[in-house]
Amino acid sequence: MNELDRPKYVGASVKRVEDPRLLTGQGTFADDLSRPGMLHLVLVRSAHALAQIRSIDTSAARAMPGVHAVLVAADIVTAQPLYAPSKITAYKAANIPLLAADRVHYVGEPVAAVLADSRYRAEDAARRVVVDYEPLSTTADPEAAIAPGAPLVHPELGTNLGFDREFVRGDVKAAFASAAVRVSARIRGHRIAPLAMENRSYLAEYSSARRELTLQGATQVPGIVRDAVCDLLDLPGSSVRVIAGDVGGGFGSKTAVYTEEVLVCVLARRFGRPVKYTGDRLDDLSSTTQAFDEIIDAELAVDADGRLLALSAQVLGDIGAYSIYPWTAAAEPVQVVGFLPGPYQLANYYARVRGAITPKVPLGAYRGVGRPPAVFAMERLVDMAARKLGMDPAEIRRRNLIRPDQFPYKAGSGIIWDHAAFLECLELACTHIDYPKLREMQTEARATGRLVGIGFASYAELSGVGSKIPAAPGMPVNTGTETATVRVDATGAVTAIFGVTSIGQGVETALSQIVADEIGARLDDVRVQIGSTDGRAYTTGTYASRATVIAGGAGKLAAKAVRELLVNAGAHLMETAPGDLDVAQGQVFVRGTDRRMTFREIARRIYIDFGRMPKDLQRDLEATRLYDPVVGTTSSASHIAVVEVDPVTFQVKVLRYVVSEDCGRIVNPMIVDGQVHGGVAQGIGAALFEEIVYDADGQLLTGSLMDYLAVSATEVPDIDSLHVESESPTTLGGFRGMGEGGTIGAPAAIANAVSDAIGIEVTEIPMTPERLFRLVRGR
Ligand code: SMO
Repeated sequence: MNELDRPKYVGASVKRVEDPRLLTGQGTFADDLSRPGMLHLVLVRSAHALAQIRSIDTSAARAMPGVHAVLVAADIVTAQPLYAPSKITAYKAANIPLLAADRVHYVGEPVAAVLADSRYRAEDAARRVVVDYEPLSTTADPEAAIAPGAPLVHPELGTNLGFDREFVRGDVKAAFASAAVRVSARIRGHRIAPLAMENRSYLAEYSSARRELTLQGATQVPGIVRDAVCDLLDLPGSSVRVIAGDVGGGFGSKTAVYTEEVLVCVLARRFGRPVKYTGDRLDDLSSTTQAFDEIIDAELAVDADGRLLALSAQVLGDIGAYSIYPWTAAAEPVQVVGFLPGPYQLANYYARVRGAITPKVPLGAYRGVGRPPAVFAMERLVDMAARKLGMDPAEIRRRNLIRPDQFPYKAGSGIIWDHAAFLECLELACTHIDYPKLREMQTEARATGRLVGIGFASYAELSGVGSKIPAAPGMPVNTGTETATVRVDATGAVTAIFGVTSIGQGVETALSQIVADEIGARLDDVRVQIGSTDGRAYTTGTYASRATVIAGGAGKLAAKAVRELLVNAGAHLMETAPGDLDVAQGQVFVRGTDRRMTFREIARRIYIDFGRMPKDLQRDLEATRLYDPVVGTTSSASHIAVVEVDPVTFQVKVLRYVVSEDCGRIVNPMIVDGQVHGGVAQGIGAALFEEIVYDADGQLLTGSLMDYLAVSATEVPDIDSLHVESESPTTLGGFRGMGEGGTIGAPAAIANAVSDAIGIEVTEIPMTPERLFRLVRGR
């Protein structure tokens, strides 16, 4: 065996190591857990948007059988409040109470906590809690909310303006004055729910004898939750363990620290009994963070050749009642303006972004964080400009995408694109779909009265973001690093431990492949442990398309260090020089000979004959390494959607969908395709169906899946997923993150295709039949 024969797992579609348990119903989700003496927590949630709480009568609920306790705000004390700090301009945010005290601020805000010995009894008792509300006048409209004299959601803040920030680059005024064509629009993504299949669920256990708190639950960020719980409960990190077992989807919504997960900890400690909370779908739709709620007033200037000259935008985010920990309410709206300039050469950019505090569920992260609305807006403007110029949408993109010789490129918002494959992605998509032929087919279809449209979307995102790029100014969390511990034990088996979590995306497999290659083991001999803060000094978790890039990089470093230990020990034991040795398939061998030792043989000699090894080899076969990509890397794609709009019902059908993406070096093509498919499916939901609706007074009208129309498999076409594998110049292994991209491009591509089909510029998603009907009628 030599280096060249060595099987490489990175790049291979190895089967997912998580699937045997997940596909056979043997996953362990938080709600699957039960403990002796466990109490069930059910929350009484506000039925009003904004109201004064006059009184809460818990006596009837307390008297019910099996009820252990009914608590209100005054009963809950923490060492410090849950509050997300930020240094963004004009930042105002309220503390996030675990239970509302004098006032409620959105429909769904927790008001009282019922603990009972069964879920049924807790639910029944929660209905007997009588809250006397005095409804207050309020407005659910974000523009009205920041107008002078509007009723305040949090009077103590003195304003409903949550933040206000500007970005300026170049001479926007002059560029607009010189433009051949200007296009502008009010572009609006309406509220959407991340809608993970698994509702949020948490189980906390506290042992006062051991002074040990264990929280197991549906989170993407166990490290962030641990550190927050330590602060709130005044416990050292060594006493608190947060475990994300199997998590049934997150899509960003499980990246915030929620009141429910803190509450179960507080209550478990207080009562000395395990406490479990599992939300139902109403809990989820009325309390899990939501997204895509920005009004984007933007104008684009182009010259006669279709070159982009300047972009100007006013963005108002409808951020809801609270600023989530740790990302803040600014996370999505600020990313919108951060990513609006897109993957294009654009010298002049002005943007102002503000957040309106409204009596709604807090805005949070959702797959792509701000990029789906930003790309929707920019890609619409680019198409509108092309139409005015009579230019083909592919051609205007070709002329403006940043060219290979321009990388690294600093975008108007300050983002730096490393060497990426923007043009290659576009060309590959066009070639694959045979674009000229597709246009011919469209012309034929239109001649028979069919409303067929073709839409493009090109975008770039930052992934695997390192510590030099703070996710938000003044945020109390460093998102730029992860650690990995790799160990070879006395049996020769390899264990790799990470703090990131598995949310169904296949990261356990990807990390196994990376570690197996780097250490030189068989995939079957590598066991990845994931999702626990145990033994981790610092970790945040899985979000922002970072897990494979950053945890993978840490895994590479740790595996390489252990491989060196194995080689050095092997050299001593086989009486040769380390340079003569190679490692593969769990064996250290002398190149060009049949002399070899297995990991097990080396490990046993080290651990059993420890005292007989030379001093410098008296080492555990274990290494922990931290990885920080410092900056981040650029992931990008071009999408092409082909749609047909029914001229009578205005229902949109997606006929074809092509994604041509660049996620750098591909670890597992099958997983990448799965992520692309899932991401596009969510993007189709955002484009056509999904909308959280509040009435003018802030009453939630979409509290069930009867009212909130989620996308399903029947609306998702076959998706062609193509790959331009341009290795990242900035990350270990050349990996670029790719968990979010599908959702980033799809709303824009579909909106462009629908606009092309009906000949009217679409500016709002979701493009429901009703909205399209009104658009066409209004013409
Ligand atoms: S929306 Mo994500 O988990 O950063």
